[in-house]
Formats: sequence, structure tokens, C-alpha cells
Amino acid sequence: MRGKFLTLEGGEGAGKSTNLRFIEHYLQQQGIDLVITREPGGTELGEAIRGLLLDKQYKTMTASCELLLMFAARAQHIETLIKPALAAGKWVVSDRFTDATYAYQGAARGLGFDRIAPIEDWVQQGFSPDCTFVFDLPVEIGMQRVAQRGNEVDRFEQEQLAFFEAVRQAYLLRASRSAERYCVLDAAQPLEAVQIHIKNQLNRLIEQ
Ligand code: Z5A
Repeated sequence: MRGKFLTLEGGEGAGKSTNLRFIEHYLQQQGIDLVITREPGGTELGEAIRGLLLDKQYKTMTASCELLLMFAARAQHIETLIKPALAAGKWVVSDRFTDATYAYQGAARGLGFDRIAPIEDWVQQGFSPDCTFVFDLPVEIGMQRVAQRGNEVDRFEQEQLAFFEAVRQAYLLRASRSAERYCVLDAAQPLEAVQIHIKNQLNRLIEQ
């Protein structure tokens, strides 16, 4: 039986990485064989592209170049990692996927959703996640969490409040348009409360 493909989305500091570990642990406890991955990245080639995308030295990278690099990494990711794992019956959980392209390149960089949709069709040919968790958080709180973590900022994390506000609104808009695929979580709640919602959604997916 084909496995399920889950993706985690949200602004920075919303708790994707933290809850990815929770999801991994919970699904393993349920006896589900799974692969954890991320975008941009997930494959050797994709991780090399991620290096280019996050590197602050590429200040002049255009939005179109950024968009195409995201999809170049994604094409490799889907064909060489995600689809083979799903076909082998494994679940795949990815920290970000195409919703991030709509939010960051489409909304925040201003390319527009209409510019992205044909590229998505060309690369993915209808392939999309079975469920997408959106960790929704006021931008200021996400920025505070990241600042407290104290890591060096990458090319995206240098952006300002309005950029991340556009990202947040784009996620909420997409989730409202296809509610059946999305599970929107209030990521401002304490972690334990967020994880109760995640567990309920995972149980529903396991039963399907
Ligand atoms: N990008 C793009 O532009 N287009 C695309 O198509 C794709 C990606 C796929 C890299 O992503 C960048 O790529 C990303 C968008 C772009 N840039 N940005 N910004 P990434 O996912 O690797 O980077 P990120 O979004 O910056 O991840 P992050 O900052 O690490 O966020 P997170 O994983 O959601 O947060 P976290 O590390 O789990 O949590 C942050 C802190 O908050 C941490 O100390 C936690 O302990 C704490 N935390 C988490 N949840 C809670 C709750 N509920 N209460 C209190 N504290 C909490």
C-alpha cells in the first residue's frame, strides 16, 4: 500500500522542526515506517541547492532565480526520494514543500500565485501532499523565538516584518481554499496543546 505524504509549513520560528521530531516519534510508536526530509533539500543535489538559496552572499539573487531553484531541488526530491519511499509503503514527512513557494516566492517576493501554478503542474503533474500542517503564529512571536535561539541568520531570515506577514497570510489563504488538505494549528499555544492537535490529526490519517 502507498504511504502517506505529510508536509509541515509556517513562518519562521513557528515550531516546524520541533514538531517534526514529535511526529517522527509518534508515527514510529504506531509502527509506521517513515522518511523525514526537508525543502529546499532532502537529496544530495537538493542540499547543494539549499546552500545556494540560504547563502547571504547571493544578495542579488532574483525572485525568479529563487523560484526556479526551489523547483529544481523539488523535482529531484520528488523523483528520487519522495515517490520511491511512498511506493515502498513508507510515510514521508517533509519540513516544507510547495506551499512554501506560494507563500515566500508567490506572496512575499511578489511573483504571484499565477506564475507558480504552471511550474508546479509541470514539475509535480498533480502530485501533492495528503496532509499539510500549517503552524500559524503572529510574526512577532516567531521572530522572538528565533532571536532567542540565537543562530546566525540566513538569506531569508534577514527579511523584515512585512515579508513574513505576507507569508503568513498566504498560508492562511491557501488553507482556506482547500480546507480538506490542511490542518491549521495555533502555534502560539503551549507545545503540549499543539501536539494534542497534531496527534488527533495523525490518528485520523492512520485510520484512513
Ligand atoms: N523557502 C522558500 O522560500 N520557498 C520554498 O519553496 C521553500 C522554502 C521550500 C528555509 O526553511 C527557508 O527556505 C525558509 C523559507 C524558504 N526561510 N525562512 N524563514 P527552513 O524551514 O529550514 O527555515 P525556517 O522556517 O527559518 O525554520 P525555523 O526558523 O527553524 O522555524 P521552525 O522550524 O518552524 O521553528 P523551531 O526551530 O521548531 O522553533 C523555534 C523555537 O521556538 C525553538 O526554540 C522552539 O523550542 C520554540 N517553540 C516551538 N514551538 C513552541 C511553542 N508552541 N511554544 C513555545 N516555544 C516554541
